[in-house]
This record gives sequence, structure tokens and C-alpha cells, in this order.
Amino acid sequence: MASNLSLLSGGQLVVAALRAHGVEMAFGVAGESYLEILDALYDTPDIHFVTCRQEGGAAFMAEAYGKLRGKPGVLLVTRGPGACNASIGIHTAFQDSTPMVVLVGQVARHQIDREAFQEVDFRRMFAPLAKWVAQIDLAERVPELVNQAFQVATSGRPGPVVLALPEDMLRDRRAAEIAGPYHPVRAHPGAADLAEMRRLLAAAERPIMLVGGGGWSDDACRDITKFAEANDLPVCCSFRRQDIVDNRRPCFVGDLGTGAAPSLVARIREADLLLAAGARIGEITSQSYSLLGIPDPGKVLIHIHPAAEELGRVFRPTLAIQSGMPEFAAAAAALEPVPARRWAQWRAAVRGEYEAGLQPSPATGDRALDLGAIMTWLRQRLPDDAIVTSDAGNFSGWPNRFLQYRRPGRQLGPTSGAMGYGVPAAVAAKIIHPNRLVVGFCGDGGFMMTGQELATSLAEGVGPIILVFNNAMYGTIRMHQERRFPGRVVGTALKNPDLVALARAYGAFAARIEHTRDFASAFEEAAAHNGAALLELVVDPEIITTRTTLSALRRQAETRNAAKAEA
Ligand SMILES: Cc1ncc(C[n+]2csc(CCOP(=O)(O)OP(=O)(O)O)c2C)c(N)n1
Ligand SMILES: [Mg+2]
Repeated sequence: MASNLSLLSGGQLVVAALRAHGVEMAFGVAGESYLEILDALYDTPDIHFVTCRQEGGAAFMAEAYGKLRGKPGVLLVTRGPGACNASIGIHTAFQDSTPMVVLVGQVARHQIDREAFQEVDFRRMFAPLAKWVAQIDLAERVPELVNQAFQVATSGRPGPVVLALPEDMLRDRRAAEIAGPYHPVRAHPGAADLAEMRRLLAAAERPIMLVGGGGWSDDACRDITKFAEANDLPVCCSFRRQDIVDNRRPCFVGDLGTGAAPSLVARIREADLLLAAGARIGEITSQSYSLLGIPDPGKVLIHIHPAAEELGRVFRPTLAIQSGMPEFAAAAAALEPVPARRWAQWRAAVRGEYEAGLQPSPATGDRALDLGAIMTWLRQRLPDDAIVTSDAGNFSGWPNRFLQYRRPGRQLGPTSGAMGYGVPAAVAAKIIHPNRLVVGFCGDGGFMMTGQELATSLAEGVGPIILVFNNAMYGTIRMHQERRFPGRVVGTALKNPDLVALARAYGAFAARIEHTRDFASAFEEAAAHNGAALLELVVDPEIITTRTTLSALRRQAETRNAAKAEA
């Protein structure tokens, strides 16, 4: 009982609770508001604290940890300023359904509501950004509330949880029994639902499966592939979730991201049954809510999701199944395949279109730096277990379209579209898996948001390879500008520092690549280098997507505007 336990400070209780939940690594930026936790970590060498250079980077690292390991990434930040910086990664964990536990220092209990130094009401601040926010006001409740935080972060639809820790509570000494480890709670599909799913599938002529969302273990990925292949189903993935199904297998037909192949979008319109497993049918997946009717989708929709509140949101499914992905995938893999399938040709045709899309478009070729050729080379070069991280921006269309993802390799990208994710996620991935090849893809815009985490990489003694696509602009926004306001460029041109000199100043290996022929040898040099490496790809700003050029967009917009003016 508690009376036989030794007295520990609130900070020591927090660290003991983290250990009990199997935490081996935490990311953060120090703050005087949580000195007791830092001091307890001093005595706990089995939790590796990664000292980051900005809380946004630290939060992205914790998020990438959650995606990669399937358990909560732990983030430690200080009061108002630290929490504000960290919010981008917490929002990303929320949108990406990634488990995360955030510990935030807070002002002393007797100062609360005076707007004390750096005080923020975290319950209000994080209400729409986190699954749950609590404040631990009594040190003896640390084990209870930390346990609840891990339960909530991992159960149902995973997500971020924030615990505010008043600094005087962290100093209080109390005896409390530590509890752990957490046990995530996930729903299982019912036998009747599975039978109905099979019946609907058997009646279909042009079915297509969509997989996405969080919570996919390697086993779940294997099981869902087994189900797809046993039923000869074409499978596409939602935005930045391409690693759920091995892209080299004949069932894989592409991704429904921001740069989805028009042929795939057309096929989904044509399909008479959509089986969506794990993905929210959100704005990007539904191509701005245009792909299906609202609320009647206009086709058979089977939607499987871990959270009840996502089922029937916007679109009304024919059959809704609340289930965790490992549980659903295992049950689906064990189902008797549907007899007399009518869609072998349909599946082969959709796959054929995906394979044809691996050929770079002529419009974007014939440049000094041929990105299509470089991506094709990388597709063959990357080992099976390579981890590819991505920032947000138009450059990400290149790895999304031309690389082929799979497990145990991974694709880690912000489905929230947060710029600045690429470098911190790559640094975290390399800290977690120092022996695997980690390649981070960034634009020049995104790289300049969090590139300073290369210093964290340096301090940790491990380094990913960062590829920066330098087109000297916020290319994505320039693309939208060119479509809506052709020729009127404002706020999107960038003047960059010398990225190679900058990377070298961090102690990284660095090279500027202006010609296709120089890429392979530079990449091999980077891979052989023991530490971080940066390759700056000097990209022709004309090449605005994998499919088109800036001037083609401008011409289209001008023609459209002229037609409008005449009408
Ligand atoms: C944190 C954040 N700020 C702004 C945006 C809006 N935004 C989306 S893409 C983009 C430009 C990205 O530029 P860059 O990283 O250079 O990639 P490019 O599109 O040029 O390939 C911007 C500003 C965003 N998604 N995230
Ligand atoms: Mg750019």
C-alpha cells in the first residue's frame, strides 16, 4: 500500500510512470518549469532524452516516433512559449491519428489565473488540437493520470494527449503506487458485419479498396494485403500512407493524395463499391468532398474505422464497422474469399494505369536535373527497410509518385500538410533506427522552417540524408497563384542562403546537384558518410509538379480568364 512506498517528488513520479509505460525515449526543449522531471531523468539512463533546438522540431520528432513505433511519442516542453512552439506537431499528431503524450510545465498552483509568467490555460489552448487535456494538481495522482494519458492516446483513434504539470506539484513529495503498462483498447469487427461485408463484395462488379489512417502494425499490413490478394481487389492508399501495402504487388494501384493520378480518381468514380479501411474520408481523400455524393455516396460504401464518430461523418456508409486496424485486418484475412469474382480485368486495368504512371511525364523531362530519372534511380536503390520522410510541398509529389513504399520500410509524412516535418522526422527515425537508411525529402521552404534540427542530429551522432528540392519559392502556393491570378507573383519568391555552406556549418556532408549525372555518386557518398548529409537539388522552377509546368498552368489560366471575360 502507499504507506510502505518511499516518498518521491512529483517529477520523480512522472518519470517512474513513464518507465512503467515502457518509455525509452523522449523529445523536448528544457524549461525551468519542469526541472524536477529533468533531474529525475538524470537518474534514469534507460530513458533517452533527445535535446532538440525548437519545440516544433521536437514535437515533429515525437510524432514521427509515434508513427514509426506505434506507441506514444513523448514530448516535454515548457509553459506558454514552449507549448506554443510545440503546437504544430500536436496538431499533426491529431490529424494524423498518431499516439503522443505531451508533458507541459505549468505555473505554480497558487499562481494560476493571475496570468503569471508564461501562464496559459492549456485545457482551452489544446481543446481542438488534442484528444484529451488534463492538469495534474496532486502529485499522488501522477500514476493515475499518466496511465489515463497513455490509455487515451492509444485507444480507439490514436492521438495526442496533453498533461499540464504545475511546477510546485512537481516538487511535492508523495508516496504513490506506480501503474503500468497501458493496454490500448480497440474494437473488433463482429461476425455479422464481416458476413455482410463479404455479401456486398460478392455482389460488386468494380470494387476498390482504400487503406489509410493510423494504427497499422506490420502484421496488420500483411493481413490486409492477404485479404486484398485473396479477393483480387485493387488497393489504393490515402495521402502519405503508401507504406500500408507493398507498392510493388499487383494489388497496389496508387495513392489518393494531393497529386493523385487523374486515372485513379476516375476509377474511384467508376467503382461500384468502395471499401475504406482505416482512412477518414476527409478532404484530401475525397478530393475536396467531390469523389462521393453527400451524404449518399452514390455507391456501396463499406467504411471501417477505429472511431465511431468518423463513421457516417459526411458520407453515409452502406456498412460501417468500428474496429482497430490489426483486429479488422486479421479478421478479413481469415475470411473465405468471395467466389466468382467479376473484377480480374478491372483490377489489372487499374494496376496497369499505376504502372504507366511510373513513367515520368515528357513535359517535365529534358532538364539539366531530370527529377523523374533521379526518382527512378532511387526507387531501385533504396533498400527494403529504408525509411523515407517527407515535408509538405509540391516537391513531395516526386517521392509519392515514383518511389515504391512497403514494410518494414516506411513512409513518414504529415497528412496534416505541416511544413517543417521532413528534417525532424528523419532525425528521429535515424535516432530510433541508426542502422537503417533514412532519407528526408524537403522543399527549400520547409527545410528553412526546421532545418536547425540538423544540430540535434549532430549531437546524437547519427544522421539521415536530406534531399532539398530548391526551386527558390514556396512552389505549392505559386502553383495556386498561377492558376487563380496568373503572372501576379507575390509572397512566394524565396532568397535562400547557401544551403551547402549551411549544412557544412552543422558538420554535415553536403553537395549541390545541378546535373542528373551527378546525383547517384553524391547519394552514395552521402550514404557512406557517417553522419548527416544534405543534397541540394537545384530544381528548375518551371517544373511545378510531376505532371506539368508553371508556364502551362499560366497559359491554361489565361485562356480560362479570357473565355470568362468574353462570356
Ligand atoms: C507550416 C506551414 N506553413 C505554411 C503552409 C502553406 N504551404 C503549403 S506548401 C507551401 C510551400 C512549400 O514550399 P517548399 O517547401 O519550398 O516546397 P515546394 O512547394 O516549393 O516544392 C506553403 C507555404 C503549410 N502547409 N505549413
Ligand atoms: Mg520550394
